[in-house]
Order: sequence, then C-alpha cells, then structure tokens
Amino acid sequence: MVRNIITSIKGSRKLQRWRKTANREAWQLQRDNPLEVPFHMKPIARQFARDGLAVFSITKLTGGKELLDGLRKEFREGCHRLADEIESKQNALLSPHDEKDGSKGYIVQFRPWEDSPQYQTALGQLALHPDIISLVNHYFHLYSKVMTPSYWNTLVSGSATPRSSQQWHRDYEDVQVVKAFVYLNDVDDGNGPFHYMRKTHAGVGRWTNPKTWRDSEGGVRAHEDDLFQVFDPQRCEKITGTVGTMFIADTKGYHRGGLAIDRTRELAFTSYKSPIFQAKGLSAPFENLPENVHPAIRFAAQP
Ligand SMILES: O=C(O)CCC(=O)C(=O)O
Ligand SMILES: [Fe+2]
Repeated sequence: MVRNIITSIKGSRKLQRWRKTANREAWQLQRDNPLEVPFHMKPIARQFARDGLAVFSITKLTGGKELLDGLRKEFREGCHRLADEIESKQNALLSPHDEKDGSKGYIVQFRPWEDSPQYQTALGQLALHPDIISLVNHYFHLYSKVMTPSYWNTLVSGSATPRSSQQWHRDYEDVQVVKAFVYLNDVDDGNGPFHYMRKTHAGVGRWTNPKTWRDSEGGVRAHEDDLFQVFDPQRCEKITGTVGTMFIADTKGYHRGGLAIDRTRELAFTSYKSPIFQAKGLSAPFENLPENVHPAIRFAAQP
C-alpha cells in the first residue's frame, strides 16, 4: 500500500511534466482559449473525471440523432464495400485451424475516406464534435489531437477464450488516452460488450496492478481473478446497450471487450492523445473544415 502511494505520487509528477513541460504549447492553449464544456455535457464530464468512464446516449450530443443515422449509413456502406474481406475473416475465425494468436484479427476496421480524413463525413463529425473535444480537452488540461477514428466490425470469435484486448489491460499509447465508442447495433453478453474497472484511471488505482503477463503482441494482460484480488469487483462496469449507446473511457484504466460469441458488434470509434505522442496520429489533416470552427477543433484536426 505504501509502495502504491509513493508510486502514485511519482505518477502524478509524471503527469504534470507531460502536461506542462512536454505538451507546454497545448497546455497554454487550453488555459488561454479553452473550448468550454457545454452545460448539457457537465454531468458527463464530472462522471468521467471521477470514474474514468461515462456512458450516455449519442442523442445527448448536439445533433446526435442525425449523427447516429449518418454513422449507421456509413457503417453499412463500408461493410458492403468490404463484404469479401469480412466474409473471409469471419470464416477464418470460425475455422478450427485459426491460429488464436494475440492479434486483433477479429476486428475489421475501416474509414469513410481514402487518404485525408474528411470533416463532412459522419465519422469526421463524431471525431471532431465540439461536445466531445471540449470534454477531452478539459480532462487532459490540453488541446488534444484526434488519434484513430474508424468503424469497427467486431466479428464472432471462434473461441470463448479471450485474446488480445479481449483480456483485461491498460492501453499503452501516450500518458493519457481517451477513447470514445458508439454502438451501432444492440450490444449484450452475446456480442462482446466493453468492460471497464471504474477508478483505475487516476490516483492510487492508476498505479496499482495485479499480476500481469505479456501476450505474443507484447500487450500486458491480466486475468480477471487476479484483477478482482486487487480491485473491488463492484467497480467492474459492463457496457451493454441499444443502438446509439455511447461511452467515453480513459483507457489507461483497466478495460477489455470485443469477445463476440453469437453475433457481430458494430461500432464507431474515435480516440484522443496529446500532441507529443506521434506514433498513432492522423496520417493527414482533416479536410473541409469550416472557417469558423473553434481553434481547439482546428488543432485536434491536424496530425
Ligand atoms: O474491443 C473492445 O471492446 C476493447 C478495445 C480496446 O481495448 C481498446 O480500444 O483499447
Ligand atoms: Fe485497450
């Protein structure tokens, strides 16, 4: 326990250095000209800061209902375009010869653009939505950058044995990482709901760990039994929900998901990082940004 407290003091110093030294410019921009969290998002922002997770309906977002229609349409179009790839991957997963290695081969990811990300697409509107960017920037105390927006078709796993990020883990990207998910079909125990351990994103919970091991991809994973030895199982949140269920998670906290058993899971995904983390950024700036967007949105839209 004492060791955990010392580690967490060191951790909070590291966080301060990441914010105010390494990401100095983005920190100053957020201090001097923040995109304010709108009134209707404040309870969500509070819950997110407290638990590392907030679950809500996409209809909470300004224009959320139309956005959901657009996301579902783009998802369907993408699946149509990739029908052959989806079918062959699904067959491979269900075949007894599947290697069952660590890889994330059970998710088909795609985007509604070829090269440069497009602001006018539904996925672009989600990734750069002011309600989301304001919340993320407020949480980071920084102007953040969009990391990897995409649609995910989580295929049916041939085995009930979890692999890769179907197992409990903390994400490795950047010092803080925020991911947002929108379910585009109904998600229950049958199609791989996301799970999250509340309050493992900050404070002592951030620096306390169960016994872990490395899988073949190098990912650090934990068994549920071991995790529940260290954290109260009551903190475990399983996110099931109907179409349009949205959640935002600090994935430095323990999470897992995507073990679909009887049908696929469909979702829209977007994530956020600080400017200094280069590895997983956008390949090019978003195109077709209107002139009058807030500087925080313009900043997020650049690699
Ligand atoms: O597929 C899931 O629900 C888990 C994904 C995950 O671990 C991640 O995106 O970091
Ligand atoms: Fe993850």
